[in-house]
Amino acid sequence: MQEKIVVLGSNGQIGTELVTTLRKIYGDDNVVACDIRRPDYDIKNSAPFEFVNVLDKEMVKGIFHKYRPTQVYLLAALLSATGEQNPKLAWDLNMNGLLNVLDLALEYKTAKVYWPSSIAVFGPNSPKDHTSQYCVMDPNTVYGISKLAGERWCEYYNQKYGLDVRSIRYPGLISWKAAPGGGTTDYAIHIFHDALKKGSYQSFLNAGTELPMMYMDDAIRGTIELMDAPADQISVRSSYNFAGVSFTPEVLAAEIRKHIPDFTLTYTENDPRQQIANSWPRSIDDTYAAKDWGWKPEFDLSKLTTDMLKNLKKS
Ligand code: AKB
Repeated sequence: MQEKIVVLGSNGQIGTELVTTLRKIYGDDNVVACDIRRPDYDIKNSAPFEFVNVLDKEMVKGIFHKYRPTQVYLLAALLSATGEQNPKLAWDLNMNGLLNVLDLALEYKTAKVYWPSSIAVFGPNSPKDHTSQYCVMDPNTVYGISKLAGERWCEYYNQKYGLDVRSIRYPGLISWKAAPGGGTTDYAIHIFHDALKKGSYQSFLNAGTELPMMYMDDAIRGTIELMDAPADQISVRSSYNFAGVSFTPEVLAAEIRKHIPDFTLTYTENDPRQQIANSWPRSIDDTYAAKDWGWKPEFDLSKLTTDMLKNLKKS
């Protein structure tokens, strides 16, 4: 079957790289990039791009009607740190954007839908180490609350209406191509930029704050592997735990020092993102992803650090 793929929220940190990879696989014209913001390339001479506000259901319906997608990726969201600055908008965007897409996917018989969840679904009473797929979940950010509710809706649409919706709980994603979008894990990207520009970085998370992270190449590969897996192998219809590598700011700084020996790391005091980080797991158990669709990360801390620095130096 000829795939036609719509990516909503295509200009963000994940969308930028996902669209490029999907276009390599399926061809430029079969992947429609959609965002509320103008991209930084010339849209007249580019592969398909559409301005779309995911909260405007009629506008999203227009896209389903025009392209009749076989797959839809919904990436538009407010992340953990920006979500706390505007909780009502975060809830509205993260929840109603999802419900609009789930309803339209049913109406237009879209074969597969992808929606990202996050480690933010876990909370202060979730186990901290090797946090399992099924455990106590008491998120205390609006982002985490909306992601947990969204996961329940995904499973509901799958079980009640047979919609093939798939999802992954992303850890902090580390990438050099596009800027991160206002998350608690963003320090792990800023640190690389500042290490190269200034030789120093002031971290908004404290020493000892260990969080689950992943290199973007792994995240994109894993996402497409999940979407390509046979439907009967997908046993989790809420969202899959997904692990890469866990580290603290000082461990990351020590790795950067192997390339930039004089690099120094200091810490900001009382940043509100510290509270968010404290409520999240230190590491994730992704047994279900490994068992169901063969997930295995390729980038450890050393490999991702080398690749980040090499690419940022060139860009
Ligand atoms: C954030 O920090 O909000 C995101 C996430 C872990 O979902 N990067």
